[in-house]
Amino acid sequence: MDDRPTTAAPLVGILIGSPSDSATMQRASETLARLQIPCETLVRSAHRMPEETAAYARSARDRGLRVIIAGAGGAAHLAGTVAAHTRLPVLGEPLATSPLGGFDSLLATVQMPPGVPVGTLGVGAWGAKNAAHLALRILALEDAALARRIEAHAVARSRPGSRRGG
Ligand code: RP5
Repeated sequence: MDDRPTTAAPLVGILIGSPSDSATMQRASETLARLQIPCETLVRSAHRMPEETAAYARSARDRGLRVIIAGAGGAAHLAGTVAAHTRLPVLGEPLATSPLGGFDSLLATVQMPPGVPVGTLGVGAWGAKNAAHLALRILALEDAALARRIEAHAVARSRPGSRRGG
């Protein structure tokens, strides 16, 4: 995983706990790209890179980011740690990377204390795609052109014979 911003002006920051998370979380960046929303994907870890993770979250709004997606597996504290350091919407993506199969990641991500929300998605690739779709809908609240692209995408997906799967 290239630990650098992938565009000059990303609106969505995708954090992954490890390079080993990149294949699954690529589903999120692909979904955003399909709807023409710039994002960046970086490795940050609540446990292995706590200072860098906090610094990323604290500077995110000033850098122009509007939503952060955090994908991690196992004792998945990445999304919660990010949410502790920013008031931007944070979407947590539990990944099925440990021997416990993702239920551990789900529980580690989902039950945040009141006032420090993490919008938690489903485990694995489905959730990664839906994290992106939810980020798109958040951004579309203030972006009419994006709202139209989302609608067109949904209509195209609903046609008989279209490739489903988000
Ligand atoms: C988590 O531990 C990461 O998000 C990853 O899902 C898992 C394994 O990481 P590696 O040991 O492969 O770096 O922190």
